[in-house]
Amino acid sequence: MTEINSVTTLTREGDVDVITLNSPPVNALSANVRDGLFEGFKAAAASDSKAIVLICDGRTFIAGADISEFGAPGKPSASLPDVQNMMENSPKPVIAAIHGTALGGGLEVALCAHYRVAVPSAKLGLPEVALGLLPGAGGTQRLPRVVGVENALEMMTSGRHVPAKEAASLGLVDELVEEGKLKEGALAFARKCVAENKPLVKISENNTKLEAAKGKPEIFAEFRKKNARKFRGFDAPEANIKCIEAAVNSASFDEGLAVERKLFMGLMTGSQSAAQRYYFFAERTAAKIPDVPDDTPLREIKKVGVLGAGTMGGGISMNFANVGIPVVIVELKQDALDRGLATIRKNYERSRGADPAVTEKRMSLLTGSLDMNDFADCDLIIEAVFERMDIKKDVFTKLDAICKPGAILASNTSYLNIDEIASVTKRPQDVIGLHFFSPANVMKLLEVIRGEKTAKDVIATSMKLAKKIGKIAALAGVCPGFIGNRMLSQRQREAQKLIMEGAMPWDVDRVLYDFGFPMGPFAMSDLAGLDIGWVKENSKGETLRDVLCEADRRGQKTGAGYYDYDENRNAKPSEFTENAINAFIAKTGKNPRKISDEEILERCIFPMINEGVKILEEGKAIRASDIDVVWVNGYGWPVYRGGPMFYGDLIGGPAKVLEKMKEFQATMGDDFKPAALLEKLAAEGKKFGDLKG
Ligand code: TC6
Repeated sequence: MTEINSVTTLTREGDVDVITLNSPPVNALSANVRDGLFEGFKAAAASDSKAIVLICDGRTFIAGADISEFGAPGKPSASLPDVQNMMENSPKPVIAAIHGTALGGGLEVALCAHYRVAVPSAKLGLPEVALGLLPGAGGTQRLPRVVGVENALEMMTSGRHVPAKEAASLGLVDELVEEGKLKEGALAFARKCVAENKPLVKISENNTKLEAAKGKPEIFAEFRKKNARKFRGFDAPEANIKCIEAAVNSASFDEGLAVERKLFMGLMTGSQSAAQRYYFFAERTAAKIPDVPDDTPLREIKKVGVLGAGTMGGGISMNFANVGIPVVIVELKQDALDRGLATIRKNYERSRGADPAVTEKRMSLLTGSLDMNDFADCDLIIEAVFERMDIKKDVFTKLDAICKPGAILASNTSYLNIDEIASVTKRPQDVIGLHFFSPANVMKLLEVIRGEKTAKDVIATSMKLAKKIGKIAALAGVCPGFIGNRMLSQRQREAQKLIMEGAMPWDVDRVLYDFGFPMGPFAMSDLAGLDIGWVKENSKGETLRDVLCEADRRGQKTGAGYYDYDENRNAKPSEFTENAINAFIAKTGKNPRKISDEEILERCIFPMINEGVKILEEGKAIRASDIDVVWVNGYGWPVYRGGPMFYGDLIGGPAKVLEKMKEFQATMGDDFKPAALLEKLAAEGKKFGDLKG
């Protein structure tokens, strides 16, 4: 065995050279890895071997370029194209042996091998789009030459990790080899290449699959149209599409590469990719809690109890059934329980690609009950009952009496005080907040609320469990509304004030939609129902909501709310709402004023950022990026703007936000009072991103 460098070795297996990469955690293409590959292929090309296999140690094949190196000053090293040229022009067959994931630059390397073999569990893809990028190492030109234009469009704009079996059917993998026997399979394939004198396939030289799309611009036009909604606001999908167009229309491979390079650099230096790359690490950092070490022993969660079979309880239960954990769902009344279980079944049956056998398996893991005593053998119990402190306290008193020692008692409250809830139990160390977002089986975010006495192993177990059920967890401390709803209430307050000053609900919604949110606050209210928490008997027509609800404009479900809706639920600005708003304004004796889009945006967003600073000031979030994780995953903040704290830095940092807050405070009062920490950050010239809670 020859050690090429600290991450690469070259070994000889009969007449095959094997280059092995070992650069944990994911064999990303750092400068060291590129150097190792370059020198490894150079040595193998010069040896008297007959073929070369590239394989990786550890959990995966190359998972891509090293994202942490992007934007950092480059070390002198072999470039990726140097490595790729060396592979493609090798005088003997090069075989990439793939396990785990071959992603981004990793797949682009594999596409320069003459052949690819993979184990069935492997996944292949070009996920750069998720980082606001495109595959800038020839991937945009090679992939359509292998899988065809339409498949390449789908793969590159979705960033999907394609399972090896499907990849084989697309021609991306030449042979599937037995699971756990990758090296043996790759060596056998290499020897077959030699024995059968198989050609040294250079993908860059094969244009056959591009021919089908030549002179057919409608393929691209239709693809753009079909996905317009999905791609709205993002720069990267369009750049990926343009590269594939260039692959089809360019006179040569190199001409296509030049287009790819130019578009890649445009994305790489833009703010969207900076935001999306920041966000990639933000999500992974959120799982790290400074005083809860990674090796904290976990509590075993073999059975879960959920109290409440409503929309929330049902959605929460599905998460656990989906990963094979049995759930006991307890309701007060049989009909509510039956309805809840029937809704879960319907959700499964209606989900995309639903398989009846899988639905039955998951349903069989859900047991309904009317008796809280059935929680006795559960390891984690989550209550999703009505949001009232007296009700929560009653529930936790009962749980304390029923549940076994060591069971985790969780509340799904979205704003109540977890410490107060825990105080009614004799085991506050076992109590935690697990705030799921509706629909709980779909939404990615889990806000984990740490009480004053919550034990570290309860926190560690909750964070790990979140990952297991496919959620992104962020830790928050106890404060009203925690991270997400606390900041949201700032935006809601300003949205309501704005429409009482002269903006219409559709103006506010349009500005926030154009910013990148899936919908604005008023459209959202119409969707959720204006009558949540509204009691007809108590309504005195004192608020716009009272007036709308009294007129039976309770949202989309009644065909009208802030907006009017047609039979297809298309929203139209409503004269009724406009008149009602103007009547309210008239009562105040003021005149409506023209409010600019800029003011709408700044008044909705800046107080949120200020509140984020307060949350950090009070130590209720660990770091600024956790706040961004909450907003991107739970509230539809566009990922290409990173999150509110990243965005704050992007548009000028604390100094700019402070200046605006002061300006608003001078004319509109203390709703805009800057946080003390905001003043300090601005004075010290620091960024929001530097903040730790
Ligand atoms: C590209 O290739 C562009 C090419 C253009 C040519 C110039 N770089 O996600 P996990 C770290 S763009 C650096 O928790 P999993 C990650 O931060 C790239 N670091 O594990 C974490 O570190 P920590 C295209 C990376 O098993 C650790 O590895 N490729 C990279 O749940 C474990 O990660 C992608 O977009 C990286 N590329 O999932 C793939 N990847 O432990 C991005 C991971 O210190 N990666 N890390 O926190 C993934 O999708 C997933 O990491 C995974 C493994 C599926 C590979």
